[in-house]
Amino acid sequence: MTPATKLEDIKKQYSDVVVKKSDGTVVTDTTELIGTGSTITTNGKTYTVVKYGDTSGDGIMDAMDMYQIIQVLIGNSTFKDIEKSAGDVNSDKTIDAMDMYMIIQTLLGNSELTINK
Ligand SMILES: [Ca+2]
Repeated sequence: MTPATKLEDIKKQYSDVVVKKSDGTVVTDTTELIGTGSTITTNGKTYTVVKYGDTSGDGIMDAMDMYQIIQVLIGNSTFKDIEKSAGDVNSDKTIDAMDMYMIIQTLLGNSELTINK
C-alpha cells in the first residue's frame, strides 16, 4: 500500500474486501484513506494495516504523528505495537531521531517513504 491508498484502490484488487477502522467501524466511503490500525478482510483472512509514519491512524502522515513520536521519544507516552511499527519508518526496530528525520524530510517533500507492507 502507498500512503495515498484508499478503499476504492483496494476494492479494485479484492472485490470482497471489508475494511474497518481501528475502532471497528466499517469503512464505506471509497475515497477514505486507510490508516494504521485499520483491518482489511478478504478471502477469509484479516490483515492489520501499518502505514509508515501514520502513528495516529488517520491515514495521513502529518504534524500529529510527529507530535506523538516526540512524546514517545521524551518518555511522556508509549506506543502500542502497531503504532510502533508505523513510527519505525526505517524498520530498525527502534523509534529514534532517524525516524523523525525521515518523517520530517518526507513532510517537507524532500523524500518519499518506501512502503513495503
Ligand atoms: Ca527506526
